[in-house]
Amino acid sequence: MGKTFSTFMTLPAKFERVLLTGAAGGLGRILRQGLKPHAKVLRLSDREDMGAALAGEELVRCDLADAAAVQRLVEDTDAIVHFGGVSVEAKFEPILQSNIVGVFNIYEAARRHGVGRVVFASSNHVTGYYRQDEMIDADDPMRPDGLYGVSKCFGENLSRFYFDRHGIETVCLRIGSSFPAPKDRRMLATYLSYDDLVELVRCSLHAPDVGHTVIFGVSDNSRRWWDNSKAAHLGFRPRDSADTQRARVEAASPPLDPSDPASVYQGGGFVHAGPFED
Ligand code: NAI
Ligand code: 15L
Repeated sequence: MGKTFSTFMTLPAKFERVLLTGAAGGLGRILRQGLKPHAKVLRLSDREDMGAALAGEELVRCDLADAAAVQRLVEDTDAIVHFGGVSVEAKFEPILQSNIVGVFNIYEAARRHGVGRVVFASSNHVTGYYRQDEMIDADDPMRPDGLYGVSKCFGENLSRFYFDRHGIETVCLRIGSSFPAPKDRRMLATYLSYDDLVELVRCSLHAPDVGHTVIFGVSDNSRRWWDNSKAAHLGFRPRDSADTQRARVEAASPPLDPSDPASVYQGGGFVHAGPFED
């Protein structure tokens, strides 16, 4: 096992400067508010417009695929919350640039600037080809359900390598479905509320000695496919549940044909998606 962040320093109650990538995105906008109490300065980055900087914020518009720009972006930060990237199934080229080259640029910059910890937005699509009647945990082999899922496998493996070789700690968040509310029957199992997301990132930044940890980002839903007992050291206790939305969701969305792969596999509709028309 490599060195850990807390080997070098006591974890601060409040970081000096935390970098949040993907700050213009759906979850980035939530974390922009939610991480404020945890950093004196939040450096926010995206390739899209992020509006005006508020007190305690720095805005840096940057493409994750631009190595030199990412080097400058990471300078003087204590921790990185890496949420930028292509967030759905897509053609290989944008996934390659944003999620594969992009995550490599982040870790290389972290290494060169001595950043001790990264919180990486991975995805449940790393394991999307497990069946919905299976319970899995962080040690089960990856079974990505598309090119997007494969890119998140790359990010998780890269982060493992940078921990073993360089001692950079990472918490990989295999986020389920984080939206204002669950949208369909599958999300009754995969839903992660915004409040639980913020709490999960808070725990991932502050827990001591996380080494390289993988956790599924999911609320306290009674229907579940993911066992997080191996990440208990993070201290994450979800407070919300999709159960309160069950009646609404079931009334609004009829069950899928049980033979449809989208209802068989954990990845849902992602098992149909992809640039494979020809
Ligand atoms: P989003 O698509 O709303 O936000 C992603 C942001 O990344 C966008 O603002 C986009 O401009 C930025 N981005 C993409 N490529 C970039 C590049 N090359 N350089 C700079 N910025 C770039 O996605 P969302 O929902 O906010 O997700 C955030 C992260 O969490 C993503 O990494 C996604 O894969 C992951 N995730 C999200 C889930 C969810 O339920 N919302 C579930 C699982 C994972
Ligand atoms: C993801 O990884 C996506 O980023 C998000 O848009 C949702 O589709 C989510 O997975 C999901 O599985 O519901």
